[in-house]
Amino acid sequence: MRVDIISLFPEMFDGPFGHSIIKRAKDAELLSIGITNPRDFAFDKHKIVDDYPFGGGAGMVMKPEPLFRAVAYVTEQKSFLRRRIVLLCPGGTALTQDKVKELAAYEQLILLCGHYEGVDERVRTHLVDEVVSIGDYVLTGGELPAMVLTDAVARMLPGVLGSSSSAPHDSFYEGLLEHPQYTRPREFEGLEVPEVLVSGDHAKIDRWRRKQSLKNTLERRPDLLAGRELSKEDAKLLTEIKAERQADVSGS
Ligand code: 4G3
Repeated sequence: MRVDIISLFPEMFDGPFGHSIIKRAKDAELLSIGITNPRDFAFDKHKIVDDYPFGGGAGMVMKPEPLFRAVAYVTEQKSFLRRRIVLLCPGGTALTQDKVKELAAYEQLILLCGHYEGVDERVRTHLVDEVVSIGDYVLTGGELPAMVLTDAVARMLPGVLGSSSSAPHDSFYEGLLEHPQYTRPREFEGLEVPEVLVSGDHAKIDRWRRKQSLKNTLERRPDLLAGRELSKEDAKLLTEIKAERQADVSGS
């Protein structure tokens, strides 16, 4: 996959993309990332990329021409059949794991990082395929959201994660939160690892983990369970969880 990021602050990406799994994916040529500065496509002598909003008001708006030209540049470099142009903006559709999977299917992603008070509406209507938000909060720019999106997409690409930490085991892959994990030592300052995990009984361990996933989800993200069809086994585990909860509040 090719990811092209259009950003006024290219240096911001050096850290996150130069380490760990993203770096490995690039070294293995599973992923290539290019950063293009729209300022290089501002053809006036002052390299202006923003301007006052028509109609007045506070703040600046990103001008359309440098963004259109920067996108033309990264699309002309190579002709990808399946490409998606995404603007990172607080008003976009939520970046969920399903959205990540969808975006991971493209050959080229072009990520536009907005700044100032936003971008000229013609970018949204005539350049961008979709607007994505990483959450309901406002940041100083679309750079961190572009990094988040790139990281989430990269780890879905075949071969990027080792088989021991594959995406199918993710929380959210199945729409549930994760079960607890433990490693050595078996006892830490009097805190013991649950007996079942050292029992060697793998059917029992799987059942315990599934139950813990359901319990965590019920307690912390009940919305994830609300619209969900339960298998017979999950329904049974949930009944147990609710019974244990009831037992807890009544003090037995
Ligand atoms: C306003 C994305 C601000 C308009 C961008 C871009 C948060 C997110 C910005 C605009 C951002 C997010 C830049 N802040 N929640 N700031 O994904 O087009």
